[in-house]
Amino acid sequence: MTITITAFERSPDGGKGLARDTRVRWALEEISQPYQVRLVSFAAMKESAHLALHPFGQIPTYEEGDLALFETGSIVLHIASHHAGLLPDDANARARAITWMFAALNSVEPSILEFATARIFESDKPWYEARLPLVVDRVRGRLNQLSARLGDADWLDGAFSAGDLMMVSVLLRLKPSGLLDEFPKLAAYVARGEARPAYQRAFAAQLAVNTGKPPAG
Ligand code: GTB
Repeated sequence: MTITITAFERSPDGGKGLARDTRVRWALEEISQPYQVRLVSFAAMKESAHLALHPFGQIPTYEEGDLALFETGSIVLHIASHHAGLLPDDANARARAITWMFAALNSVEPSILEFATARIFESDKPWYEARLPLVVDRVRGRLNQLSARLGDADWLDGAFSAGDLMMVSVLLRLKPSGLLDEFPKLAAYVARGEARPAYQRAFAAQLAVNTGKPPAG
């Protein structure tokens, strides 16, 4: 069955891979599943046809036959649950990998988003300089804990899983700030994720949309 996802017609990051369609593309590439992409403008995202797929008027969405999904957590879990390669077979290991997906989205991403939002939208506010250290401290706190748990392991719990895919995707949002470099184990973890051929293909595909040039190779 054909899989169709939606992505920004033109991403505000110009193709740095930070928009959330990249994590869905990455999951699909990991399991070698072909997919189509429907590009949507900011205006089209707020129109009824797209709102029927995504109640909050955002990307990405995921369509496969009769099924339409939104929320990258749900989309990646759906993909990982229906194809081998992103979740372990052992039931307990599988539950732990899914736990890491939730941890990425619920315990790590919120402070990172708050930080990114402050840098992008609040830097002209009179209270920005006073607030920023508080926001950064919240991110540092989580990164310290995550780094301690990861230790010298390659991945969070055994082999690479959808939990790592989601965690690396969330941490990537920190790259423009340089904050990740304060945590060498996490920076290396993210680099390992980025080095995966499936991530490379996903990144190239979203970059091609934003540059108008087809992916090389
Ligand atoms: N919780 C949802 C999910 O995980 O799917 C969040 C979806 C979401 O935030 N979508 C964003 C969106 O559609 C795109 S990814 N925004 C448009 C809108 O709300 O009107 C967020 C994003 C946007 C831009 C950058 N960037 O330029 O660096 C990075 C991330």
